Amino acid sequence: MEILFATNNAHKLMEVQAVLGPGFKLLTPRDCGVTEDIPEEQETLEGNASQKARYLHGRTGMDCFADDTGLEVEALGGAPGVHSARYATDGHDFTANNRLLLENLAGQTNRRARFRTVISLILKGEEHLFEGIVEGRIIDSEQGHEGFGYDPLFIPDGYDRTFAQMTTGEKNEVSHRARAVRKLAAYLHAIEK
Ligand code: ITT
Repeated sequence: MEILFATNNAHKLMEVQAVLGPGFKLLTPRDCGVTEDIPEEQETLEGNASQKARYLHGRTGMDCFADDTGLEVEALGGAPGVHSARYATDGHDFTANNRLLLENLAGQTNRRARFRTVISLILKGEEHLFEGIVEGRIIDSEQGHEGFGYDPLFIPDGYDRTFAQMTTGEKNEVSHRARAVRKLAAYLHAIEK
């Protein structure tokens, strides 16, 4: 099955393709002639996932899905949350975001955090939402070079390594995104029958 994934993030694309397996061929916005930034201006993950997927559906007329993800830190009242990409600066500066997160947690003993992903699927013009959550904690210095974003600072519950110290396969065993994508895949398989 071919399906369009509304992302410009190559890491996300790789993770999602690994979860879906060879039965699905993911197309990118660029594959479909969409080269402009896809807007994400809402104040919730649900709103942004929906905006990205609806925008791409509007541009191409194709079935598609988008994921929006946030890191929700308990001691920071759920921040950076929906503002995870632009926490420290206007751009996607992972180094600056991680530095600011550590500054804001300096001296804080409560390190509980979770990643939450919301996927919006637009299929035959109708929207379906899927959620995936992984609970864990923020450590006090970056560890590992795999993955992206806040991965070097996040250890999922039940593990002693950060996501950035895991292979894509290991991250996908428990990650927020993989959990949401498995729900999406199950839905797509069910309606295919
Ligand atoms: P697209 O909108 O093009 O899909 P993005 O990088 O902007 O890509 P999101 O808005 O969903 O993706 O994610 C917001 C930020 O959250 C992202 O820039 C990362 O800093 C962080 N993030 C998302 N998923 C993550 C993951 O699996 N591990 C670590 N950080 C992640």
